[in-house]
Amino acid sequence: MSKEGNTKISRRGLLGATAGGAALLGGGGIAARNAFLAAATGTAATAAAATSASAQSGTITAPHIGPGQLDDYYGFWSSGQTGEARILGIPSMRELMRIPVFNRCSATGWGQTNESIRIHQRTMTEKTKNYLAANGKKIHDNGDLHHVHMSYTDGRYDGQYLFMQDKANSRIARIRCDVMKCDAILEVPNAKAMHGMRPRKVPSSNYIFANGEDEAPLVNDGTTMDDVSTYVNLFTAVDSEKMEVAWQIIVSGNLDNTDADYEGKWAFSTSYNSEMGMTQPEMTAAEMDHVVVFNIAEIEAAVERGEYQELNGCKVLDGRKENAAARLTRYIPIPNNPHGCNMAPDKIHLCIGGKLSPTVSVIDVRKLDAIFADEAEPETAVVAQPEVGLGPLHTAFDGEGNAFTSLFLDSQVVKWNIEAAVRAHNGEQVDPIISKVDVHYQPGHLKTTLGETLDADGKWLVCLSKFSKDRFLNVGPLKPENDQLIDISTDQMVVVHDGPNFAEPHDAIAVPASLMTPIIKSVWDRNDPMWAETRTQAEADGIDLDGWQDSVIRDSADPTKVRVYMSSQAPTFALDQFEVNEGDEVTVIITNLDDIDDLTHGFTIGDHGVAMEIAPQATSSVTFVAAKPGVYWYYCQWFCHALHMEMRGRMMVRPKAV
Ligand code: CUK
Ligand code: CUA
Ligand code: CA
Repeated sequence: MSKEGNTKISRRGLLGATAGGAALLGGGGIAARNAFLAAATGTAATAAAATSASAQSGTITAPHIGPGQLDDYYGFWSSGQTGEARILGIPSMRELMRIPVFNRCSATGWGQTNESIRIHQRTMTEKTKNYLAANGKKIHDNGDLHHVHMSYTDGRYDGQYLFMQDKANSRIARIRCDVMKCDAILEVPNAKAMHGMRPRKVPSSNYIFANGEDEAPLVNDGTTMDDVSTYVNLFTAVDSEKMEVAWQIIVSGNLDNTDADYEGKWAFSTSYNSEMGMTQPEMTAAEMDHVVVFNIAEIEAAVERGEYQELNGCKVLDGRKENAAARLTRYIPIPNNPHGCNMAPDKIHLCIGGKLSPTVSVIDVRKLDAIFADEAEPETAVVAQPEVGLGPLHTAFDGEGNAFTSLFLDSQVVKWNIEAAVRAHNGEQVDPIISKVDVHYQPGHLKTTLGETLDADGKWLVCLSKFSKDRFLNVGPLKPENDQLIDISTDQMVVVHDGPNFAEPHDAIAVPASLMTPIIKSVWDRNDPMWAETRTQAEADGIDLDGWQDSVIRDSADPTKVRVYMSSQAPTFALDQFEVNEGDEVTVIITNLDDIDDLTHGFTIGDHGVAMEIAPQATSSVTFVAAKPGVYWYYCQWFCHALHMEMRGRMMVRPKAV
């Protein structure tokens, strides 16, 4: 507790001696866990609230982005259990767009249109398909999306793709940045609960690294589920172009967060459950957990030599501690239950958030070759371990050698200097802590502008606070999160904006607007691959999807299947009515022939739970069974024209002859 910030004493007192003390012991086991949980349930948030007004220092100089003015950065946000990605402008913190990925979207029809269902089903396992069919579903329509990251070339964002994971259903997805739509979802076999996820940074993001957080039997068919010794955990590398599993590594312990270095040699994962415990006391029992280091070149060579077992179509290698001779992995001991895993843009230092320990463990990646060659012990890679405050989770960087760590229990962000921490570790009398600022409250991730790239610019920090408590008008027992904007252009960090946000952004990145604006389209290309299969069907039906379409086609092989081709042009649908029979499987295919920026139409059929977006020059289709005889109006639900209300028509469902 030697590195006290000037505003902390009173809050630590309020936290309670037991809570603070136990967490500080590092190896406090259950006591530390209980302290963490006590704070997480709100005790510390209340305490911080009581002192925040007096503790907050510095002048509030909120950036004003006026009406019509554009932001400097695109912020790409995760949304946790909402299952979507979001775009916010930085520094205004205005929400610009939501991109449905794992969730079902009422506005756009994502999760309902044939185009999106095909993306969902492309790699779906038979086991999942059977489960869904048994539950009357075609897709999982929820997700737990914690991490969004952009593709890199040579350590810099390249504007091509965004990648994200789904902890709930063990998936990795990709968004195409030119249209800001999801174009691939991979169900990852074998691994459970994809959590930490990062692209490789150098030379390019050919791999997406993803951590399985939950242990399970490798062949998870119920035969060995009572025998915990058969449980394993897997680290997965995804081929980002094909969106297929490249290889998987069985590890010792579980996996939490991950990152990659700036040489393309290593990937790293934190583990809070090196104990392989099934209960909380078991998971917090050990004094030390670890960081796993993955040796990419050795793994690729082992794959090349065929040293893997093939399981559910994946090449699975053994990187457990007992297989150290294979040199695929090394395990660096870290005080108990670490969380964040963040590589500094100095290309040297990896920062591991202590969570139950008040420290950040700093690993020097230049030490790793010797450790893999068994010339040095794994712990020699740890070159600093500054005490930064209580509950350190994640760390961000400014590109000038400074780090910013979120302190979950202290409800603060601490700025500290990496080199100073290394010198202090070597016995020099130097305090690496530069400053602390109160945030509101209980921060998880925090992100600096470009801080995960070689272009880190040290301008802004976004702190994703898990609790908003008293910061906004009360909206009921369920409160928003609070994404705070902090000016980090000087040593004195200043909170300049509160940003309420819905459940529950874990992570965000900031990308310069100047990189993205030339890449992002305003109008679709007519031959976009998104509806390639729909186009193939149209050609088979003799329909030109690029021209005026007003045809109802009954399938010659299966006459209960009807395809309705209907173009749209403001303010009309090409068909103002169509007729089908009760029980028909109806597919409505709509092409928006408008090619004007911002002229999106929609298609909703009353009383059928059917709705979708059709942006300029796009084709979208939806399939449903016309099970209810009668007249049903369909209409455009995207306000498009003075006669938008009149943009409608009738579906007549003719009753079955009895
Ligand atoms: S985890 Cu959420 S605060 Cu899923 Cu990146 Cu640390
Ligand atoms: Cu078309 Cu509203
Ligand atoms: Ca542990």
